[in-house]
Amino acid sequence: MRRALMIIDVQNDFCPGGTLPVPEGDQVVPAINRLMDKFDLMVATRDWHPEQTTHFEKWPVHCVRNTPGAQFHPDLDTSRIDKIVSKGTGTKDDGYSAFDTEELDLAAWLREQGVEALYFTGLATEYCVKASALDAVKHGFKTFVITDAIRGIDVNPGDIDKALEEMKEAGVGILDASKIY
Ligand code: VGL
Ligand code: ZN
Repeated sequence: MRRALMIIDVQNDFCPGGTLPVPEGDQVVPAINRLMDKFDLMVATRDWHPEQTTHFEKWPVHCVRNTPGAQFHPDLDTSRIDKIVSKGTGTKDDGYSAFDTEELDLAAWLREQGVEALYFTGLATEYCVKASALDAVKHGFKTFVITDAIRGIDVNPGDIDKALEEMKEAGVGILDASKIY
């Protein structure tokens, strides 16, 4: 069975110093780089917003396409990424889920690669990671999140724990990197 490492939105604006920083967001980077040795296929998503979008009525301006804030964290080993998926590209489009993209049918593409299991890492736990993992289950993939390679915003304290609980109830396996061989 082939498995893919899913790297969600490890971009400068979601890291300390960015415009929508996830606390300790940059700490997922070394964990993700180490995990790359264990996977057949690496898929990275990027939040890739236009300058004006209804999404910015809910959030500070972040990850505007082709700006430094939208670049991947400089320490992420992008040389090993097989596929980059841009999302949130429309003017009325939140694009929280990796599967919510016009570029390609991601679920179909993954199946064509022979992938049956998806392991999610990245930012932010209770938004794009959760939305992507829940969609992955709906698309029929065996789905996991790797707890030490994700970080959340916790806008309201408890949001992260709630999100993990919600994912678990939907059938997502919650594990840490030491359990991945
Ligand atoms: C995200 C809020 C707004 C995320 C993206 O990547 O989790 N969160 N846009
Ligand atoms: Zn966004």
